[in-house]
Amino acid sequence: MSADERYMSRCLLLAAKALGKVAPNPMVGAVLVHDGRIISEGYHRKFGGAHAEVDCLDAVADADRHLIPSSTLYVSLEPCTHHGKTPPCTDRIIRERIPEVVVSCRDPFPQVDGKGLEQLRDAGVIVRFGALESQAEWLNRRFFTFHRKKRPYVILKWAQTADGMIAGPGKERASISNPMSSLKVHWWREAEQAIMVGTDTVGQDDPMLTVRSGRSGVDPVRVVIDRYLRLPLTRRIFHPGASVVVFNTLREDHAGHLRYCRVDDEKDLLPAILDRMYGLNLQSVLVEGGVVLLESFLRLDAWDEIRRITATDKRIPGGYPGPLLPEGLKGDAAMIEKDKIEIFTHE
Ligand code: AOF
Ligand code: ZN
Repeated sequence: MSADERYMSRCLLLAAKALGKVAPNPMVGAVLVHDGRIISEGYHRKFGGAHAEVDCLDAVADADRHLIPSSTLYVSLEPCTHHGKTPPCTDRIIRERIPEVVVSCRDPFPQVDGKGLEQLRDAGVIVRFGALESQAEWLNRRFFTFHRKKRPYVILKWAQTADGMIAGPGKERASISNPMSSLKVHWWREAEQAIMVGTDTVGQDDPMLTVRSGRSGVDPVRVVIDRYLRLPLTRRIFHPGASVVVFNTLREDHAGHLRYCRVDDEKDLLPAILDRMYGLNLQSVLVEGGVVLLESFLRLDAWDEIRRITATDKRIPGGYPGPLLPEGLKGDAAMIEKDKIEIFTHE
């Protein structure tokens, strides 16, 4: 690993501390290096808060401030040029007279998208680009997919038995994953902006869809599809605790923590729902079932990751089968006790 890559991997590690805390903004980390010594570090900690570059520059010790004009700034995303909730980072870099900036990947946000690099170069800053670019893009895959595909990053998740069943014969809820992999699911929830289920799942399983991992994070928005608003509001998903978006074909309004979003009554509501979720700035969604909903995402080919838990020690003869995986997928697998956790990413 080159020195640039080492400093950039530190930026990525810092950035990743913000998982689940800054969306729909990207996770970004920065380090300031003088003569082989890291004199400051920072990251984008909170949505609406200081960007990584500013967090890093603000943290330089008084005794080291005079070193800034002879240091190199490493940042895991192209510095911004726009006035958003905070002023442009490029202005700050130029004002601090930082002579050299190493950037990992471009910011696809239309108001930035290359202009950050250009502005720095125009001001005479040496800009080196591309250190650990693919790792940086992977870290912010939700952000990139959201801007490039104009829809949320979609993660399909289900748990099945060794014989491929996800529920009992009459679709009744079955306990499939072990407690440790269930905890992992709560971590997964915490990292996404939305969790989604179909009507049947709310009817049959009555899930809460809250995060109960014990870590502090922003609770994701609970998203449910209820075409004709037939689900009773006594279902646990509608309880207070986190906001709820109800996609339906009848009403468009707010009622406390419930937001009703009307879409046209087409056979397949999914394309319109994904569009609306983009409009609502929901950058990522964990789809937790049921099979009908998971299969419609697969059919539409509108998915980015599949996370499948297989309890290798459990079987439900005559049970209700889970979705079929698309052919030719490649993925990673790991075991949590007897549960196999597979993660497949879309080509
Ligand atoms: C950076 N450094 O650490 C981050 C950047 O509303 P604002 O002002 O927070 O701006 C949000 C946008 O800024 C976001 O969509 C992305 O384009 C960029 N994020 N840029 O230079 C950072 N988090
Ligand atoms: Zn910025």
